Amino acid sequence: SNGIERPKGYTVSFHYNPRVEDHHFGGKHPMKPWRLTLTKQLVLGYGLQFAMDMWQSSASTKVDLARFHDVGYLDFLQRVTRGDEKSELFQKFQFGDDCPIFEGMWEYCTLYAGASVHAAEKLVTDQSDIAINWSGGLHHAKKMQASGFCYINDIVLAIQDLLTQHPRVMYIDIDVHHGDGVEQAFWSTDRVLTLSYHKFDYQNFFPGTGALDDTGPADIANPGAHYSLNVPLRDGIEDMQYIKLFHSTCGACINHYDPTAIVLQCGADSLGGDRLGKFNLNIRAHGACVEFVKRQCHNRKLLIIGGGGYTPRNVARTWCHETSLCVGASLRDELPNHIPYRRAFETPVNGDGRLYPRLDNLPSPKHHVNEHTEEYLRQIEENIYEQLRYIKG
Ligand code: ZL4
Ligand code: CA
Ligand code: ZN
Repeated sequence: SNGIERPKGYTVSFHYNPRVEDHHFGGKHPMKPWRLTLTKQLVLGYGLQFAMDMWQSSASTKVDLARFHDVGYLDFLQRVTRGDEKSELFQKFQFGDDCPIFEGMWEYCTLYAGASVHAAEKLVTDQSDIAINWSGGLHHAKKMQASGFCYINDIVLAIQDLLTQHPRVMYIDIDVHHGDGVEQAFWSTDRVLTLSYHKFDYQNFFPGTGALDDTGPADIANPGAHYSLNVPLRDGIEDMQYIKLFHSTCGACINHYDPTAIVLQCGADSLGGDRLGKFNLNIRAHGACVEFVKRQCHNRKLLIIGGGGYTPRNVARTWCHETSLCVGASLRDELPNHIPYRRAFETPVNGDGRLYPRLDNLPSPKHHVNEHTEEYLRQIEENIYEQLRYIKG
């Protein structure tokens, strides 16, 4: 088993259904469920399955999904087929280029949601301490609206499950986009604290929400006031800046709010070289966030989910690395010899068949100019600390 062993003192579970990989958004759409095949091949190639409980999750039922979503919306999602693009409901539910209708869409949605719900269930019943679903993390979906490649909000469903046993759940989102769907779903409650790190540019970067002063309902009598936190960033943030900011702000939130369960969305589009992202992060820095949160979870349940990530080979590398952090294993840099798709990792740009080609080797061809001054980052920290003064643990 490559020296990969189960961690001592806690249980990690991995939730997945391989049928989720077989779906295509069509044409040149950036979202490629195939990246999950690559991730799985790396995880298995390194033998990480020997360190975790591996579960084949099943699809969510419509009844499960209706705990958050509108039934009319679900009916449409289930029965719509290509050719319905002209229908009134297509417009109403905001389908389009970002959220196209594709063959098998309902199966794809119910499978990624089913894995998150199953993962949450294992945490709630104390059968797992850290539960992982790389196929989930679709944070933009709304109650009755598809948005930003997301149709079903698996995160909201999982948090709803955690709330049956946990008085306070904290949601952390390191995808390069704002976690607007999760924030909106729990906007008016103090039982979920949401904290998203993202590129923010109101006019020019999707979805345009998540400013520093968007912290919950303006009505201070509303229990949710101050329980939605946002860290809006510019282009090109570097490893050390991001890690420092993450440690200070996320650490303060965990200490102050003292949640009993944490959900960490690990969108890999915050990496340098991502097709959609604008940051300069290496795999090590992204993983350091996972490691930091894990270290805060000795007496807390942790749900780890995927999200964005549009350069498939780097998504797979990152999520495999982060799986290894969860079980406390360290992986050799050489890729396993006999994995299928090995060639996907052998690219001239950042390939040569290694797991960590860009762990510390920026600049890459897609280096973004760093627009963060120390002063800007300090202001963010101060603002977060200021918000926390309103929050009771
Ligand atoms: C594409 O090439 O900024 C979709 C989307 C489809 C193929 C063919 C259609 C060509 C980039 C993106 C026209 C596409 C026009 N195809 C898309 C305001 C927009 C309106 C739609 O990581 N056009 C919308 C959504 C973001 C917008 C990001 C991140 C999800 C997550 C969690 C969602 N939407 C402008 C774009 C392409 C496409 C190429 C695209 N869409 C890039 N950014 C967006 O947070 C999973
Ligand atoms: Ca985010
Ligand atoms: Zn994203």
